[in-house]
Amino acid sequence: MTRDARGAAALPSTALPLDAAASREVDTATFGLGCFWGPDARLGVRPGVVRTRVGYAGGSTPSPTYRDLGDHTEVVQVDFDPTETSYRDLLDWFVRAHNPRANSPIRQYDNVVLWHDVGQREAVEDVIAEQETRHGHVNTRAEPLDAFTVAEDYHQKYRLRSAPDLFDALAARYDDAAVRESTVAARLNGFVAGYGSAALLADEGAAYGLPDELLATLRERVA
Ligand code: MHO
Repeated sequence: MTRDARGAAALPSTALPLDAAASREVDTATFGLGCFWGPDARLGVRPGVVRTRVGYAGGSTPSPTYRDLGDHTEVVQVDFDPTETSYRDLLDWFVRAHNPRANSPIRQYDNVVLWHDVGQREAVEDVIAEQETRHGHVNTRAEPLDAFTVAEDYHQKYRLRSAPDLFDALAARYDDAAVRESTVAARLNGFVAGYGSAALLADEGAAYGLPDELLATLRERVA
């Protein structure tokens, strides 16, 4: 387990209840699955996922940006609580979330898993070997994570940004880095995109710190 520097540190001391309670003892995983907006939303409501952020990785050109990506790929990075989910669970999700035989026409949207340590490397190699046995050959890239460059703020929790009521409720108390690293924002981003269950919302919703009316609207949306 690692204590993450980027995540919890970005939240203010007046954080929303779920963010204040979110685990600081997390592991981190990094996946590329095409345009990063989608997997950011899907992972944000997965059990055990504490924080998400999107960025660029997997290449060697310096200082990638959305407009000047160089040889990097769009990726989503998640901090997860290893007492609630495992890296292997996330890898199984990753494999189900794409076609391992597919070949992206551009490197920006490659399917790639970037391992953070030797333990993750072994799990990745097992999963890729299983997929090769099944499919003969896979095009999913599997590499060590070298550097991760966090993407521009407007790409973080992208779907949530299209729901101004909810987004503004967060932006009123959080700066851009805190929105990016917020568990509440990760959940709302998933719900707005149509992922996440009514059960998850029933379980956690009171800890999102939303005004009653907004929470009620969200419940209707998710039901
Ligand atoms: N087709 C999407 C891709 C965005 S993604 C961050 C668009 O609207 O540009 O690559």
